[in-house]
Amino acid sequence: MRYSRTTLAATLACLAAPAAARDLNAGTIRISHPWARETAPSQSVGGGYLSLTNKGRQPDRLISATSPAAREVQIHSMSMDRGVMRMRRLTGGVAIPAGATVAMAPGGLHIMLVGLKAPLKRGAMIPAQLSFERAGTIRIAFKVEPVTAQGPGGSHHEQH
Ligand SMILES: [Cu+2]
Repeated sequence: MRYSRTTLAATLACLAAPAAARDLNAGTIRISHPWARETAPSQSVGGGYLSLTNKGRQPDRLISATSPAAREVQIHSMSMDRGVMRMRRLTGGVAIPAGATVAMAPGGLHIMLVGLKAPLKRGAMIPAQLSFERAGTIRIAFKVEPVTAQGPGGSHHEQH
């Protein structure tokens, strides 16, 4: 009994691992834990987050993204402007210096899914493609997490 219980626990741990740590590689770029925040039915935009590590010796750049789940995918930054958090579209993409990790997280850089075709439902995997200047294009999937995931920051998306 004890043995089988241990085996079950080990099996569950193995099954859980890929979902918890979905790391993908595009050339020398490692993409860690892409996730998106659950959206309300009235919301037309959603935020996507991940971190990008450049393991190479050359700088790279995330230049664009697409997703069948949204009309358009943009790269945004957030910063304080006279006490108000403001989003800005980064048309030039995001630089990823050699050896650096760029975190795209609530309150900072993020991927904005604009014109959602359906609400992002908790637990769903949202397919997307990221294009890098050097590393090329890679398919990823954002795992949809609860609205409360990783602190506040979802409300800024209502500004769109
Ligand atoms: Cu945004």
